[in-house]
Amino acid sequence: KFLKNKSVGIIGCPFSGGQASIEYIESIIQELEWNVEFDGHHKLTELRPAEDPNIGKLKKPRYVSRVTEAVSKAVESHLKRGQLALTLGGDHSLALGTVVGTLSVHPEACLIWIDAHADINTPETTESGNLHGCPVSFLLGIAGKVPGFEWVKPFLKPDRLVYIGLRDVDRPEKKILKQLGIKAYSMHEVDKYGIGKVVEMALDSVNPKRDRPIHLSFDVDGLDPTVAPSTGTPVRGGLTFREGHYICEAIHNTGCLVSVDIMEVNVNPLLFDEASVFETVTIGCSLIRCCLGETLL
Ligand code: B3U
Ligand code: MN
Ligand code: MN
Repeated sequence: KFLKNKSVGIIGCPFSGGQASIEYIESIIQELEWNVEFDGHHKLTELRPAEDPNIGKLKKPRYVSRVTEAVSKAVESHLKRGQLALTLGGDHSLALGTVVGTLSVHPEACLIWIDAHADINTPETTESGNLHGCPVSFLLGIAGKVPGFEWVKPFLKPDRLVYIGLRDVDRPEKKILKQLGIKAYSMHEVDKYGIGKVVEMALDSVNPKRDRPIHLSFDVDGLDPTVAPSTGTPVRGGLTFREGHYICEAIHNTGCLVSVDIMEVNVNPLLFDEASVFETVTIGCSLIRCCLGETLL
């Protein structure tokens, strides 16, 4: 509905290598007969400032703001050319960039956030100070003024956001979700209703007429660690292999998908063994294939 042709622009955002995985992804997409544009890994480390002291509790605020702003421009340029923007990361603060990029081209877009975590801490509520736990508060405009993040606009309306897969949400985050009335389907709802019903309810809440562009931000830690082990903050009791794929298939079927993030895939061989990395990269690839319309039959 919103894309010009079967063309996908890949935005590679490694924080620790990942060359092999990107080449792999390029070839699987070509198999699906999509035109692939991959302009190389973005040189994110070059954006790292010499000095980057904490702002309040926030760690590496200048680095994150520069990187995410650059990523927002990359997403914007692919979308403006009618391509689907596919961003591979990397820590989930990147979604601050990808979602702003999407909203600047498609202001009516809605955001479906798959994650064990809500990533909605504010600079006030964050305990870790890690910005990957905060992107949603910046997107909603509830983070307050943080120097360097002035470029973050337009903001996302709370009724355009829905979560699936939550199971490790901080107390202040729960409060924010309640106060803003944000729709969230935790693993409890996935157990209770099944993934089919949950995805339908999620879509009905943010995209009732299926006429809004969709940004899917998929943190692989939303999946159970048994199927996606190489990620920084695994939490037990997550989405199964099929539940993850079902989400992507169902969102593809709406015909509204314009932008996809596959995030928190960690390919650092010093942190994870080869088999874990392979398994996680492989499931990331097959989620992408489903987003692009691969079917089981
Ligand atoms: N809510 C915690 C933990 C966390 C969030 N996202 C990840 N971990 N990956 C925090 O740090 O804000
Ligand atoms: Mn996340
Ligand atoms: Mn997470």
